[in-house]
Amino acid sequence: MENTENTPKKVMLSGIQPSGDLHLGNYLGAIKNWAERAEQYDCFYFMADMHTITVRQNPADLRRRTVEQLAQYIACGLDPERNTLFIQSHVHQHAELGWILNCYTMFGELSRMTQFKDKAARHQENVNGGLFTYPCLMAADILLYQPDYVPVGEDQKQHVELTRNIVQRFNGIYGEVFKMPEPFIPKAGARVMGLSAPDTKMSKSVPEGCVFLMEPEEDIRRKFKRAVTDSDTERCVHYDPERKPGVSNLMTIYSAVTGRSYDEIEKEFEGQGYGVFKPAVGEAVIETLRPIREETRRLLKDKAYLESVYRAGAEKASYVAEKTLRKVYKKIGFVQR
Ligand code: ATP
Ligand code: LTN
Repeated sequence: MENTENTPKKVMLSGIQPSGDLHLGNYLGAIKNWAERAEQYDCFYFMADMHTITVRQNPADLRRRTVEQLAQYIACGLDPERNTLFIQSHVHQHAELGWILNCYTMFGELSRMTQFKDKAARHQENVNGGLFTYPCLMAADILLYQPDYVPVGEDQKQHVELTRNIVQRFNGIYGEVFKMPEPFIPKAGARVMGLSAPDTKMSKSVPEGCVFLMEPEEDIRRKFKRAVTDSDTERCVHYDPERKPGVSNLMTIYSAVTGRSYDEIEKEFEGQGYGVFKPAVGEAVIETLRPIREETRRLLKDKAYLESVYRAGAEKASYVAEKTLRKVYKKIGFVQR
C-alpha cells in the first residue's frame, strides 16, 4: 500500500510583489516553473503585498493588482486545489517572524543587497527602513513554510543566499529550527532582458521594452518588431550573449516558450535575417500568452471564486506558518500564552 505519510512531498514556495502588472520576465523566470512543478511538490505561492509598500503605492491600484495577480497565477496553471495561493498580509505570522529575523541579520549584510541599492537610487525621496530590512521579511516569508526550494529569477538569488545565512546563524544558536532552503533558478528565462535595451533585465519600470501578460496582441507584435538586435554585419540568428545580446535574448525567449534548443533555433532560421526571426518570436509569445489572458479575463469576472481561493489559501498557510512561529518563540525564550 502506498504510504504517503512516510514520504512527504518536498515543499516549494515563492512570491511576487503586486506592484505592477505581471510581465514576460516574471512568467518565464518564475511562474512558468512554479506551474510545471505543482504535481511533484507541496507548493505555496503568494502575492507579496507587504513588500510593495517599501515604495509608495496607490491603495486602490494595490488592491486591484493583488486580486488580478491571483487570477493570473491561476490562469498560468497554478491550480488552487493543488497549490496554496494566498495574500501575504492575510497571514500575520509573516510580519511577526519578519521582526524576529531583523534581529538576526546584520547591517552590513543588508547594505550589500543589490535590490536595495538599486531601489534606494531610484526612490531617493523615500529610502525608508522597510526598503532596507525587506530581505528579513522575505526570509520570514520563506522560512515559515520550511521549503526545500524557492523558485525565483536570477535577481532574487542574493536574497535567498541571505536567507541561508540567517538559517545558519539562527540554527547555530538554537538548534535545527529552520530547514535550509535552496534557490531554484530556471535554465532558460532566469534573466529575460528588456527588448529595447538588452543590457538590463526586462522590468515594468521600462514599459517600452517590457511585454506584459495582459497587453493587447498588436502591442506585443510591435514591441518584438522593434526589439533592439545587433549592428554586426552577419545578421544571422546565433547565440552569443557577449557579442549579440539582443538576438541571444530573443533566442532565450523563443527557447523558453517553444521548448526548442539554441541549436534547433539556429537551424530553423538559417539563412534568414532578423526581419523573419523577430516577428516569429513575437508570434510564439502571443500564442503562449493568449490562453493565459483569456482565462485571466474569465476569472476576473468571478470575484466570489477568487475570494474563496484566497480565503482558503490564507487558512492553510496560517496553519503551517503558526507551527513554525510557535517553535521559534519557544526557542527564543518568549513566555508561552
Ligand atoms: P521590476 O520590474 O520593478 O524589476 P519585477 O518585475 O522584477 O520588478 P519582482 O516582484 O521583483 O518584480 O519579481 C518577481 C519574480 O520574477 C522574481 O522571482 C524575479 O526573479 C522574477 N523576474 C523579474 N524580472 C525578471 C526577468 N527580467 N527575467 C527573469 N525573471 C524575472
Ligand atoms: N523579493 C521578491 C518577492 C518575494 C519573494 C518572497 C520571492 C517576496 N518574498 C519569498 C520568493 C520568496 C521580489 O522582489 N521579486
